[in-house]
Amino acid sequence: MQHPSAGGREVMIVFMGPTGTGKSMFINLLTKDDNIRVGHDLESQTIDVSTSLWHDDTSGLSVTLVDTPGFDDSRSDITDTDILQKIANFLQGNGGRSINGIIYLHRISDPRVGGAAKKNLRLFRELCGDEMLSNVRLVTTNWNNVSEKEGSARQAELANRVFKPLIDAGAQMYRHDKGLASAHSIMSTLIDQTPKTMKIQLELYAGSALGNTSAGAVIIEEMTALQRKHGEEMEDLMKEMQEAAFTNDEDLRAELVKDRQRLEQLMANAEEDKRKLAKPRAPQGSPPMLPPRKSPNELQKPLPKIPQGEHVQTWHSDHALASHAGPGTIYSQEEMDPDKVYAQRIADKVYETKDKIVNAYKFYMHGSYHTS
Ligand SMILES: Nc1nc2c(ncn2[C@@H]2O[C@H](COP(=O)(O)OP(=O)(O)OP(=O)(O)O)[C@@H](O)[C@H]2O)c(=O)[nH]1
Ligand SMILES: [Mg+2]
Repeated sequence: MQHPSAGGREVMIVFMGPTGTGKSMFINLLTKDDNIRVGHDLESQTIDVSTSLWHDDTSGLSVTLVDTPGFDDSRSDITDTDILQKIANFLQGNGGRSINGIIYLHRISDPRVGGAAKKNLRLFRELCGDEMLSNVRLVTTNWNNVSEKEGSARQAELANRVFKPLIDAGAQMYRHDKGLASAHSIMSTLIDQTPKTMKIQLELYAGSALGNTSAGAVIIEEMTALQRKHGEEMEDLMKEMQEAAFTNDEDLRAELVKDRQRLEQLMANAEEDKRKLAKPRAPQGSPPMLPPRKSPNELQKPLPKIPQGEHVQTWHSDHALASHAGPGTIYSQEEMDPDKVYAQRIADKVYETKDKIVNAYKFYMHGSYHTS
């Protein structure tokens, strides 16, 4: 049966998370799409962003499922920058289409949240942005590889630590037991979500080079630390080579030359990645969905005044200055001016949401809003 709201509605769900967490398998379970390749071991399988269509019999909706590769250092042929570029190309080429949900997968069988999982989560947060988190489901997989007791303890630990900031901002945590019923029930929590725009979509539309997006900045930071490490390794290697030059050990010298070539290659790759990240991106597709633009008349309207009498309490409880102004503090007439108090509160909000305001301003200057 067709869902009452199904008519012409496009639904898109994106799958993200470290390699080997079961993104492709989840999609495969729903779509039976053989083009979505599931890995056979911990080696990463998906190297491109791909989409497949799933028809949800319950809602009558056709849902686009987006498979993405995890950020993974173990691959020599594809770097984090390449993956970010692929994700960005997809999201931008997607015509700024907003997203109903993101399923972020995590293996419950991992005894601890290691470096790769932490990096993926950090990049995920930057790609997604806080606004999107109410449309995010943090899904744990591989439950058949842990005892219930162990799994539950890890689940609680995740909810109280690494996933806590995301949950506090609206993300929800679910278990997926590899079965169709659990996949359907997780999907049903997202199908009707109001579509939202990911932070990176807004950043790209505002004209940022990849390196200037929040996720790009994380990659640059990681790369800079790695380059420093490579530099130190190279210094050590050169010393070893100088010492080896005085020996007759041909094998050692050959080994050191190989090491140097490997390091030189890694250093060249990092430079190449930095160039890719700094490259300006041509605008593509239409702008991401934004709230309707306010009419010029509406923008000219004066700010509403707060009612007389309320401002004194507001000043005490809300304002930063309240911390060094006790309840008995006598304010001058000027400080108590309700308009000023109100203006200060607005200014505080502006600083809080500085990024959003800057982006909104850029969109306003572009003058082309895409409304739904
Ligand atoms: N035991 C168990 N194995 C799983 C589960 N989900 C996935 N797997 C296995 O984990 C391996 C990797 O699964 P994929 O679906 O390819 O993982 P992915 O997240 O798409 O990984 P990349 O494409 O590399 O980013 C495969 O061998 C799956 O059979 C699960 O819930 N339980
Ligand atoms: Mg995959």
